[in-house]
Amino acid sequence: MADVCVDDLILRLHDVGAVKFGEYRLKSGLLTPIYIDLRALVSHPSLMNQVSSLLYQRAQDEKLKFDSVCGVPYTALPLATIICSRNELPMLIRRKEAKDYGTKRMVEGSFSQGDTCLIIEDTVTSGASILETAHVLYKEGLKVTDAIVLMDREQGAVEMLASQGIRLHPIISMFKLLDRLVGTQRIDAQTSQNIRQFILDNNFSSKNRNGSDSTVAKKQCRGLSYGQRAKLPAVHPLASRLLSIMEEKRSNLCVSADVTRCEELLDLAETLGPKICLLKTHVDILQDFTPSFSSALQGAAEKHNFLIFEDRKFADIGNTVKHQYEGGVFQISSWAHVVNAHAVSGPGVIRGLSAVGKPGGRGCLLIAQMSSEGSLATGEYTQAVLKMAEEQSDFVFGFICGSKISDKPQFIHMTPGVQMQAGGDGLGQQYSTPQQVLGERGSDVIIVGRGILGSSDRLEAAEAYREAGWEAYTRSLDS
Ligand code: S5P
Repeated sequence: MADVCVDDLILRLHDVGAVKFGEYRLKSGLLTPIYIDLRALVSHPSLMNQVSSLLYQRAQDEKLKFDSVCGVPYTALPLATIICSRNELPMLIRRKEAKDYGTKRMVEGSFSQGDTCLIIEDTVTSGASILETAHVLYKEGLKVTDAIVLMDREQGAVEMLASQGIRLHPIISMFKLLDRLVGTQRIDAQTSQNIRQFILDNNFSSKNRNGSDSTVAKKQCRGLSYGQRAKLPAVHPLASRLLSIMEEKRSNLCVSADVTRCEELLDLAETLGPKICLLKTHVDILQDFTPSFSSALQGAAEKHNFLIFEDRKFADIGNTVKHQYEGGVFQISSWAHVVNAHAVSGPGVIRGLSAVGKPGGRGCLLIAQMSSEGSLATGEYTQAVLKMAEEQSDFVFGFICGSKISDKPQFIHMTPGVQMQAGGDGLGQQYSTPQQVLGERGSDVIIVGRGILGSSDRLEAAEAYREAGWEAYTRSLDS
């Protein structure tokens, strides 16, 4: 009976345009031959009822025991509401917005410590958004043992969630959907075959994550959360630390602290510290630098759990950059976790920096693209930078770039030239929005300077960028 219902449901979903074939560019930039969009369901009440019944039926068939139900925001929220309303079950709402994070409740509804909550989701790729909701529930003292999902794209979510102690129960799997649509001549066998290959080639399951030639390491990092990427075997220890900070603080914001006095910079570190994952400096624009400043900055980084990135843009031969990094007035290697370099002088620049920084666990970003108008860092140059990074990935862990340039999830992409409104500054700087950078171009970190520094309330502005950045990231995860 359930199978008949599922067969019927697949056709109805196709009828209402919730399953689309062709070439769709996901927000991350990846091209997919199939796009599942269940947001349209809300316009079809009888479908909403059918889906909700199937989800609840599955919970009963599996004899699941739970005290409450929580839908992953937003698409699964109305489904959870129907299930709870019809069956008189208590529901919990997970807040997605992190406004006043830390003070406001992240979960609405009443519950007792140790209660078990069943998660409902509309569609899964890697399972990252279910895991994220589970973590919010865990923080409130709830347990999560099972999740029910309408559509599983069969890209590794079952295995990934199982490794985290959550059983995932899919109603429709991708391969079943394809079989049904081929069987009813809605798509041809070749289309189905192409999609199968795409799915097999883009599997994020943990069973593929062992060893240096793991499938996932060769694939797009879309679908893996920052926290999952932090645990990948090939990830640089500093990148792992940064990704963990990003996950924990729910922040992909790097503030560019381009001020000219130490006191103002330390004040920024203290005030904005809780909102950021990285603080970027241009130490050579400080008028009153002293070694005690760098100690104080390290103290703030420790206290607020962020990394320090000196935007020195080294560009000389290996031997010279060694001195510039370690010595001189600034002794950058003694306090900056991260530095960056232009690759224009060839791989020797990385070898020179690595000789100084690697023993202390430091890391480097290569400048692969620039935000400024007329930049020469494009095309073949960018590709050559990527190759250089891959060859010295024991020190280089990411890029300064305008969009994602590497599919390797161990590399972190950071993008400057970000403001809430696209535009420019009259001196060649070009701005994009957090959504364009993280959602559409697949970058990982937004670097924001004047968008925050120019505001009369810098803390409020930083929180707005943090929130916009986090929102864009979470939306792109399962798209
Ligand atoms: O291509 C680049 C690379 C960098 S690191 N474009 C940039 O703007 N940057 C830096 O990011 C720049 O040096 C400045 O410190 C920051 C951007 O500042 P904003 O005030 O324009 O946001």
